[in-house]
Amino acid sequence: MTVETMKQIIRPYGDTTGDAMIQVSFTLPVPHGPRADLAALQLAGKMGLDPASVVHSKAMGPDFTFFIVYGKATHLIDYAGIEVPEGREFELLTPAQVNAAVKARLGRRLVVVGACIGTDAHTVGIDAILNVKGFAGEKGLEYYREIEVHNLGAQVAVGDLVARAKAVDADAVLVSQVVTQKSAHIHNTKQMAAAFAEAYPTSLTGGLGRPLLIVGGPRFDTVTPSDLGVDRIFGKGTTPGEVASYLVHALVRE
Ligand code: B12
Repeated sequence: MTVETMKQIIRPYGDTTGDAMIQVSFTLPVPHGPRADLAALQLAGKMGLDPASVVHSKAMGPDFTFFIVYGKATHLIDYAGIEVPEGREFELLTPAQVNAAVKARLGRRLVVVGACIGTDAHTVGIDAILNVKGFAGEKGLEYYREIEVHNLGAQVAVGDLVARAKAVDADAVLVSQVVTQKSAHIHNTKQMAAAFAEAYPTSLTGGLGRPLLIVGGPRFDTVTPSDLGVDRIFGKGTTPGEVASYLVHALVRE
């Protein structure tokens, strides 16, 4: 088979298979009107939509306009050529297996501290992981007998997080960041990682030397842990069991 025939070219599906029609929405910082619609069409063209139509435009106050544009995508995707990153690097364990591993190999409870940092008040995500009621049918880390959880809640200052992690001798720090405006989630996470590096100077000389740093939230898919200075990122749909299994993988040695 030639390389050409091994390709699997796909186009979006709008009304009929392969018609390449897609819909996008965006806001431009201009007043609503015919000129604004033409600006939206020009942007759509530069995005590779040809032909394109403004199917909806609405003033968002006097100086902004919201658009929905429907158009034909001119770009193609070779589906066969896509490389899918490998799945999780650790084995999924049951709560009983997690408890047994911590008890047998660590010989004490594993201590985690969790918080939403910065001005972020979206606690539902971190609570889904930590609170006993859990998420998606799985109990949260508070349910695990061998895990000691300190959930500090919302809008925790980085300095307070570091102080609490030190006070309870945390094995892992779990931080949630949901608001992404002006890349707040990136800045706050980097600031948090830097504060831990400073507070645990041995971490700069090799080895972990500080608590395991885990960050989670729905919009971290554009960055890697090393970009942020953390050990692991968890995204949309994470369940408590995955986090508990990762803690064993990363902290509880055979
Ligand atoms: C509920 C909610 C609120 C509630 C929060 C209540 C609370 N106690 O949490 C309230 C009403 C307070 C609120 C306020 C605001 N909100 Co709000 N909110 C939402 C909403 C509707 C749902 C978020 C949620 O609970 N998701 C469910 C949880 C389970 O999902 P999750 O957070 O992604 O968590 C999962 C994973 O990401 C992961 N995870 C998350 N954290 C962590 C941490 C670790 C350690 C790990 C391992 C995993 C992990 O595991 C979780 C389970 O799978 C979203 C829109 C949406 N549909 O997502 C907007 C949204 C997040 N809010 C938004 C905004 C703008 C705001 C406000 C600024 C609005 C305003 N102008 O006042 C304020 C900000 C307040 C603040 N200071 O932070 C925007 C954010 C936009 C952006 N790009 O940043 C969103 C996306 C809505 C939107 N489309 O505009 N909000």
